[in-house]
Amino acid sequence: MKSAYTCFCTDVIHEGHLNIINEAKKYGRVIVGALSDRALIRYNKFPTVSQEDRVKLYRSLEGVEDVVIQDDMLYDDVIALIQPDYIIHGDNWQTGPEKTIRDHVEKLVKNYSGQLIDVPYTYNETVRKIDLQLREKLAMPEYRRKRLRSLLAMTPIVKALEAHSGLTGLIVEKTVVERDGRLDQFDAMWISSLCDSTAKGKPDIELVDMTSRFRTIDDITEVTTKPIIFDGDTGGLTEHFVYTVRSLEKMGVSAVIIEDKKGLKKNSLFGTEVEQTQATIEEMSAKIAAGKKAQLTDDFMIIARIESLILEKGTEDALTRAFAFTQAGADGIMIHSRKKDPAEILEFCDRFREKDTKTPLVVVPTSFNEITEEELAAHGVNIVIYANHLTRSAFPAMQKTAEDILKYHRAKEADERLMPIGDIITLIEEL
Ligand code: SPV
Ligand code: MG
Repeated sequence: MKSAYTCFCTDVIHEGHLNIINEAKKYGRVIVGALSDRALIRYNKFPTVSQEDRVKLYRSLEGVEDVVIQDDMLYDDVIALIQPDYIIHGDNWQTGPEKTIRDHVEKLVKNYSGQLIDVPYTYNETVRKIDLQLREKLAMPEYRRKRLRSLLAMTPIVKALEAHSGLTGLIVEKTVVERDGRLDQFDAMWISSLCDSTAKGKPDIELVDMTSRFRTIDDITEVTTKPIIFDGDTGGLTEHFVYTVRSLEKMGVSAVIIEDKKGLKKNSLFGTEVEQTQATIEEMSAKIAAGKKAQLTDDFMIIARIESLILEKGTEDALTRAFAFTQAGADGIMIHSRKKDPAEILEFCDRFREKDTKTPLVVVPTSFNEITEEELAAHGVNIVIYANHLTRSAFPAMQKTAEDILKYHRAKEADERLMPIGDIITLIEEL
C-alpha cells in the first residue's frame, strides 16, 4: 500500500487538519510528521504542549497509522527515512516564506518519483479563532515567562533584538527571513535602557523611572508573544529591586539583567570616558541574592552583568565576579566589552566555561560586530543581544525625512523611500 505523509506543527487539531488527513487517506496509509520543538521554534511557532504530547495527540486521530518526528523543517530527514509516495500539504505554502520549503520538497520528491499534493487550505472563522487563541495563550505571562528557559534548552544560541515600542516589538515578533533555504527569526526581545530612554528623548542614566519602563513593556506585551529580556540597569536600591523582580515576573518578563555599577549609571559604551563606579562583589551579590529570594516563579531569571572589561579592570576581575555572582544565585552572566576585537570577550567565555559548563552566558556584540552567532556559540555563548539596532536604523531615516521635507517644501522626494501606508496597515493587526 502507498504511503501519504503530512507534517503537522500544531498544538490543537481543527477541521483543517482533519481535512488534510481525509485527503491523505485517499492516497494511502497516512503517516503524520510531528515537527520537532527545535524545528518549530525556527518556524514562527512556539509549542505550548510538549513534543511528546503532540505525538500522542496526532496518534489519537482517526485515520492516522503512524507518527514520526520530523526534525528538519525542509523534510530532508523524513524523506530519507520513509520516502513517502505522497506528501500532502495545505496550499497555503504556495506563497509567503513557506514557499521556499515547498520548492525544496518538490525537488526532493522528484528524486525518487514521489508526488506533492496541495489541498485547499481550510480557513474559516473557527480556524481563525483557534489560531488566535493559540497565539493569545503564548502571550499570557505564564507562557511567555518560561519561554526563555525553554529556548535555552532547545537552541544553540538565543537571538534577541532590541524593542522599545509596540511597533518595534512587532518587527522582532514577525520578521522571518529565508537563508540557505531555511527560515529564521529572532527568539526574544531586549528592552534596552538606552533605546527605551532614547525613544523618550532622555539620557540613559536611570532617569526614565520604572513605572515608565513598565509602560513600555506593556505596550510590547500587548501585541507580541516572544520572551522579553529586560535591561534593569543597576537594579537600583536592593530594597527597590526586589519589587522590580516581582513586577517583571507578573508581567511575564523572562529575565532581568542587572549590571555591577553603582551611583550615577552611564551607558557602558562610554566606557572610561565618563565617570562610572563599579559595585563591589559583596554589594552586587547581595542584590542578586535578594532578587532571587523575592522571586516567586521558577521561570524567571536574574542575569548578572559584569562591567570589568568596560571599565578596563581585566579578565581576571571579570571572572572572579562571574563566579561570585553565580554563587550568589545569578541565573546567567552577561559579559560586556566595547572593543572592536572580540578577543577579550572570547577569552572570558572560554575561561568561564572551563569551570562552569552550565550557567548561560550573554553577550552584546555592538562593538565587536564582525563575529557571528555561530562563532560565539562555539565559545559557549547562549544568548546574543542586538541591543540598539532598530533605534539606530530608525533615527537616521526619520531625520533624513524631516530634512528632505524642509529642503524641498513638499514630501514627494522623501516619500519615494517610505513604506506605503498600506504595508504599515498589514503589519498592525485588526481584530
Ligand atoms: C542597553 O542596550 O541599554 C545596554 C547595552 O545596556 S549597552 O548600551 O551596550 O550598554
Ligand atoms: Mg542599558
